[in-house]
Amino acid sequence: MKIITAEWLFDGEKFLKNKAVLFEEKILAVDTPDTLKKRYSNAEFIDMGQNSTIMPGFINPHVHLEFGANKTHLSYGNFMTWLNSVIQKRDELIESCKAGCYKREIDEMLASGITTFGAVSSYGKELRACLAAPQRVIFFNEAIGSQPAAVDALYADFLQRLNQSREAANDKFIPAIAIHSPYSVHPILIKKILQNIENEPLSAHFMESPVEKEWLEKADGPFKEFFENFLNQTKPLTTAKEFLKHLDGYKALLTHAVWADKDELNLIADAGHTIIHCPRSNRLLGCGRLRLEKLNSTKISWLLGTDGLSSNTSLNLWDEMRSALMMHYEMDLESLALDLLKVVTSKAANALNLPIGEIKEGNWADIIIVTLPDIPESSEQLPLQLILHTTNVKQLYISGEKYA
Ligand code: MCF
Ligand code: FE
Repeated sequence: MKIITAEWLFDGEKFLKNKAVLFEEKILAVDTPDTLKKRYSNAEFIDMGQNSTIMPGFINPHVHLEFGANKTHLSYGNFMTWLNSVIQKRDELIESCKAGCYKREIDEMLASGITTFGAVSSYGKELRACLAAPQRVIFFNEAIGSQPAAVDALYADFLQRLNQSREAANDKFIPAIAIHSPYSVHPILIKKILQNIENEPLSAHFMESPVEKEWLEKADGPFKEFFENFLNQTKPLTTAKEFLKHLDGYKALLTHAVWADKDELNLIADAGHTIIHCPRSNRLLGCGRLRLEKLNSTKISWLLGTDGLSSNTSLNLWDEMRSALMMHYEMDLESLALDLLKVVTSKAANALNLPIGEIKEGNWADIIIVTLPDIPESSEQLPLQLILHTTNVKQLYISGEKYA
């Protein structure tokens, strides 16, 4: 049994002073350090001291580990250019990202305070690395393929990967499903997959780029040439709205949604889906900026993800939050900073329906401690200053076990 205290505690909602956490595998109590010390005199007492903040471990709900070898292979600035570079370099990149490469990505996330991540997997190659990871992992088995003749084979392959991950399920490894996108998965394949869901998390890339919108709405634009050349396909498989209809009844995580229009946002809100915002990926792939300020006037909740190293320079959510602060320049700085910290903790846990993300009794003891060189005078500035000045954590616990 351990008691940990610091100058500040962020419980997933608000910043509190003079608090300590009693924990084993789970959080047993949150109270003043004096009360806990008196009541549990046998517990190990850890005082992280001034300038430190105890927080729930971060949740990165969207990452692709298989492209971890990418540095300069892929081209940025325009979605089509990026996609063509992925097609050209995909095999080489996937081939060169083996166990050591996955471990580097997992370790980078761990050092930065990510205690849970959602890994989108195309082939299941990173399954073993994810099972060995200290973090909680939501393993999104991805289905992709638009050709009707291939549906049965694609489904069989998907099912085999899904079942393999189902067999490995435990408290820290959660099998899940990813439908790549409305433009890349045949509706029959989508239907077959959705019939198979057993209450598992579901995610999809959705309305990421202007070219996706043009193709789905007008059967035109650069995707037209792409689909004709590569897949002999002349029309989109579905509209964005039809795609959302398929997902009715499931609470899905929709990644990007930069180009979703008002009607689609209404459908997303009514269905209770959550949007995963990946600001650096969107910028690098020429997808523009998600209008967070507009999203905040709907009832849609949004999370923050790094996406993979195929469209980012790090898998660090502090880096991602810093970029979000700079990118959403119209929003109030202090309140956006606090929102971002909620989004990577309590809001992500809520969307994934996991007992983490809040420092409260009964939750898994997934806890991080971060330290600033000095503490700002006003506590209103604390979330902002934490985001501006943190890259890695001082200490980290997952299910009460210390990993950093
Ligand atoms: O989120 C980004 C951009 N949008 C779509 N897909 C991916 C992203 N990063 C990696 N991908 C993967 C996707 O999972 O790229 C592959 C798929 O397996 C090829 S299709 C773009
Ligand atoms: Fe992605």
